Parts: sequence; structure tokens; C-alpha cells
Amino acid sequence: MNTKLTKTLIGAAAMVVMTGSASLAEDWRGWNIHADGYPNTVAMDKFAELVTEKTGGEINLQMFHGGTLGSQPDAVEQVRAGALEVGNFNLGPIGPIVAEANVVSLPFIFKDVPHMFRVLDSEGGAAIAAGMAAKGLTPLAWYDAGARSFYNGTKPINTPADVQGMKVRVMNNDLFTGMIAELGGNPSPMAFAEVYQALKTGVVDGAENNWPSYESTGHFEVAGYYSLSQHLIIPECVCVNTDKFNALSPELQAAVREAAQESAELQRQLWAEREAASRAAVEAAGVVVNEVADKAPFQAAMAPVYEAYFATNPDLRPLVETIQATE
Ligand code: GTR
Repeated sequence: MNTKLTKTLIGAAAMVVMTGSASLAEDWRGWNIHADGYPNTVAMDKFAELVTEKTGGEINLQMFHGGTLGSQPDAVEQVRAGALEVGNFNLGPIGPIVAEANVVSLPFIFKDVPHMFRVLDSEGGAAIAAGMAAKGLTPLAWYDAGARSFYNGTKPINTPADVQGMKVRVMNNDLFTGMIAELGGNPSPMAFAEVYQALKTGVVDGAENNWPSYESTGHFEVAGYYSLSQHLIIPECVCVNTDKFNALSPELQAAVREAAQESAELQRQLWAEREAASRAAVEAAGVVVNEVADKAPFQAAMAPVYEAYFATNPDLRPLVETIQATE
């Protein structure tokens, strides 16, 4: 064989190897609703970095922050359909799709955040994860989202009577509209990105969220009373499209899962710091914070919400009881 031909053949072979290996690498896109510097944003960027590192560049995840790829309910559908691969989702808007995952959105189901994580690390968590995976959303790790409390622009909330007649924004989920209705308020489901304007213009009187979201969105500027009802403690997931994940080799699956879990360790640490920092920042800005001395009337008012939930999901009563019995 003449040298020229040999060179050409080697060149062609090299091209095949190169294009072959290039087409093996997968490009993933990830959704996140939060702004720069938010614990979840930092942790999801870390996840993306670790995915590339641990898969040896076979998967490259590009994160899109600040909800630029749409609202949370839309993004959940996009990840389920495989139009996006990854999302950092609050389980609130997933509940209407995955019955098992909805247990975490029952008001006052968890005693505190450590209780929530103990449940997620037990058989209850396995049931929730299996239910989500079956609906196209495989959770790889759980993030902390603290406890959600009420805030509004007119007065401290101490009793359910204080919620009477108040228009309160909630995330999309019948459990949350039921929760506000049982307290005598008017629930208003709305996308996260619209809440600031709605509070400012009086379309709603109040909303509910954790310290970091209350602070990072500027809601505290237009709703200066924060009442520590802590009625919802809902985890968040690093979720991946089930089919895409299942199509990976076991080695790549392990690498991606490990990356998510390491990002969750970072997120939980950053979360603890940001909760304290956000609270301090809004208090310094003049927000009036009140403890809710007696949460029992709020809890008692939730009985019909639980009953309605059991009426449509009778088979999930044991899961709720397992959670309530988990120490
Ligand atoms: C935040 C949560 C977001 C979103 C938002 C909301 O705390 O991290 O994923 O669910 O609340 O209220 O819509």
C-alpha cells in the first residue's frame, strides 16, 4: 500500500473513532427556578460539574437557572416527556401527578426537617421514589427546602381566624387550595414568577414560603409580616427523565446518582446557612416576624384536607400512617 493511501485510511479510521466517541457523549439540559447564589442554584451547578467529571465527559449537563425554561409545572412535564433531562423540583407541584409523592404535601405531616429526611431515607421514601420513577421522574437525591410559613402585607397571623377572607397564593396542588379554604381564606394557585407582582398590586394579600424564597424573590418588600406557621415541610428532588436514566449503563447511572448525592450534601449545608442569613436580612429590612404560639387550631382545621386525600387515595393511608409513626 502506498503511503498516501495508508495515511488516508488512517485518517478515515481516526475520523470514525472521533465521530463515534463524540456521538456517545450526551448533552443534557437542566431546569431550576432559582436565582444566582441561591443554595439550589449553586448545588445544581455543582451537580453539572460532577456529572461531567464522574462520567468522564460522557454526559454533559447544562443548567438553565431562574426559571428561564418555564414555570415549574411546565418543566415537570418537559422532564417527564424527555424534552428536558433534569429538574430541581419541589415535590408540591409533582403531587397532582404522583399520588405517593403527594403525601409530603399534606399540611403538618412532618414534625420537622430531620423527620422529613428520616422518612425519605426509609421505606416511605422508597415508595415515593418508585411512584415518581413510574411517572417519568426519577429522583436521584433530595434537597432541603425548610418549612413554609404564611406572609402578607397587613397583619401577623396567629390563628386560623386571621386567614379568614385573605387571598393567598399557593403552588398548583389541590391539597394547598384545600388547606387555605379550610382556614377560611381564598386560595389562588399561581406560578412562582408572578407572585411578587400579585402581592404588590393586591391581586393576592399573601403567600407562603420558606425564608430563602421569601427573601430572594423580594416578596418581603411587599408583604412585611412573616408568621411562623411552618405548615408545610416539602422536600425537593434532583430529578432525571426515567427513560434517559434507565438507558444508561449501570456505571453511568451510579456516577450520575453519586453526583446528585454529593450536590445534595452541599445544598443542605448551604441551605442551613442561607435560612439564617435570609431571616436576618429581612428582619434587618423591617419585616415583622411572629411565632405562632399554638399551631393546634391550624392542624385541627386540616382534618377535612386529609379526609379528602384519603377519599381519592384510600390505598395511601398506610403510607401516611408509616410517616406519622416514623420517629
Ligand atoms: C420555593 C421552591 C420552588 C417553588 C417555589 C414556589 O421554595 O424552591 O421550587 O416551588 O417555592 O412557591 O412556587
